[in-house]
Amino acid sequence: MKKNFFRLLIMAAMVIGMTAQANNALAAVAANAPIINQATMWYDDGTGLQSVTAEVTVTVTLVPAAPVLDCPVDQTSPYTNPDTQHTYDYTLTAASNGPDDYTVDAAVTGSTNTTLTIPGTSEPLVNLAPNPIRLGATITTSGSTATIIAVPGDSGTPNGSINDIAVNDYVLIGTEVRQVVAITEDATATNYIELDVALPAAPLAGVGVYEQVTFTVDVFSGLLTAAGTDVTVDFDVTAENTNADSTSCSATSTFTSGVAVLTKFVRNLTDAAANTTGTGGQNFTIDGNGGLTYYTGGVTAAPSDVLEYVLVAQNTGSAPLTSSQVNDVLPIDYVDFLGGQYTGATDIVYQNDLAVESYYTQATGDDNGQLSGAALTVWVGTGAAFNTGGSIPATSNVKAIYQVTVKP
Ligand SMILES: [Ca+2]
Ligand SMILES: [Ca+2]
Ligand SMILES: [Ca+2]
Repeated sequence: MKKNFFRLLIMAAMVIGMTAQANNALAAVAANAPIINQATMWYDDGTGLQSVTAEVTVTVTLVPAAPVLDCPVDQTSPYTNPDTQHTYDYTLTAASNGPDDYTVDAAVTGSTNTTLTIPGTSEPLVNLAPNPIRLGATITTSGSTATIIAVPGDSGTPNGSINDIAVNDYVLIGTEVRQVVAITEDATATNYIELDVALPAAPLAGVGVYEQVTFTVDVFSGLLTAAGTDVTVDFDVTAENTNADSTSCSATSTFTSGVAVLTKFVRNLTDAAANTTGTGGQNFTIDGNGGLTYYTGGVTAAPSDVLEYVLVAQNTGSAPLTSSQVNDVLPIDYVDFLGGQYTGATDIVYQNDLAVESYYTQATGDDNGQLSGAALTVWVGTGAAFNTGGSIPATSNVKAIYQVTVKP
C-alpha cells in the first residue's frame, strides 16, 4: 500500500519536473496539453481484492520563443514626390509552443537627403490587423498522417480552435506551409488538424505546428532635400511576443533622383566672325550640318543676322526626369522667329538622348513642338507627345534647336 502511494508521488514529481525543465529549452510538448496520470492502488480488505485510483492532471505551460520573420530584399525606385512609396512583404511565423500575441513595429533607423526623420513626416506603416496579433501553435503527438495532424487538446471546452489554430489559418510544419481546412477538438483525447494539401510525409511526434501570417510595410521617401542625390531610408521591422522575445529585419529603401540642367547655346549663322568672341563653345551637328561651334555667351549680331539657338536639357542625376518639356520665350522686341529652315521645311529640330532627330512645325497640336506668341515649347524625352512631357534618362541630354532673325 505504502509502495503504491509513493509511486503516485514520484509520477507527479516527474511531470512537474519535466515542464519546469521545458522552460529553458525549445518545447517538445504543446502548451495547454493536459498530461493526465492515473495511479491505482490494490488491496485486500478481507472481503477480496479492491482498488482505488488517484489522478493528477498537469497542464503544460507556454514556452515563449522569438517569432520568425522572413525579411524582404531592399527596393529602389525613382523619387517622384514626398510620398513616393515602397511596399515590403513579410511573413511572421509563431515559434512558441502555444498561442502567443505578437506586436509588429516599424521604425526609421537612418536616412539621407530627406525630411523623413523630421516629426510629422510619413513614418513606415505596418499593414497588419489586429496588431498585436495572436498566432496559434502546437506540437504533434503520435498518430499523424500526411494530411491529418495529431496534436494534444488545449485543455479547454471546445471553442473552434486548437491552441488558436483554426480553420483557414496557415501553419508551418517543418518547412511546409499549409492551410487548415478542418479541426477535431476533444478536451481530453488526441485532437486533429486537417490540411488542404498532404505533407511529403506524416510528421512524427514532437514536430511544431506554427501559425503564420503575411503582412506588408509601406515605407515613404519623405521630401527630397537636394535634387540629383538619392534619398535613402533605413528601417527596421520588429516582431515581439508577450515575453519580449523579438526578431527584426533591417532594410534600405533608395529613391533615386534626377536633376535637370538647361543650357542655352547660340551661333550667328550669317556672320562667322561674330562668333569669334564667343565663350563656352561646344560643337553640335544639327540637321546634317556638323562641326559648327555654338556658345553660351559672347556672340555678337548685327540687324538681319540669323541666329541659331540650341537648348540642351541635361539630366545629371541618377534617375530619369519625367514630364520633361523645354520652354523658351523669344525676345520678340529684337528678333523674329525664322521658320522653314529644317528638313521638310520644318521649324524646330529635336534631338533625343541618342541624338536621333525629329522635325517639328511651329503650329500647335500637330507634333511635339509649337510657337505660341513669343513662347516656344518642345515636349521632350522618351514617350513625349503634344502637351505631354517625356522621360530623359539618367546622365543623358536632349536638344531643341530653332532659328531667329535679328530685326532690321
Ligand atoms: Ca480549443
Ligand atoms: Ca489563429
Ligand atoms: Ca508643331
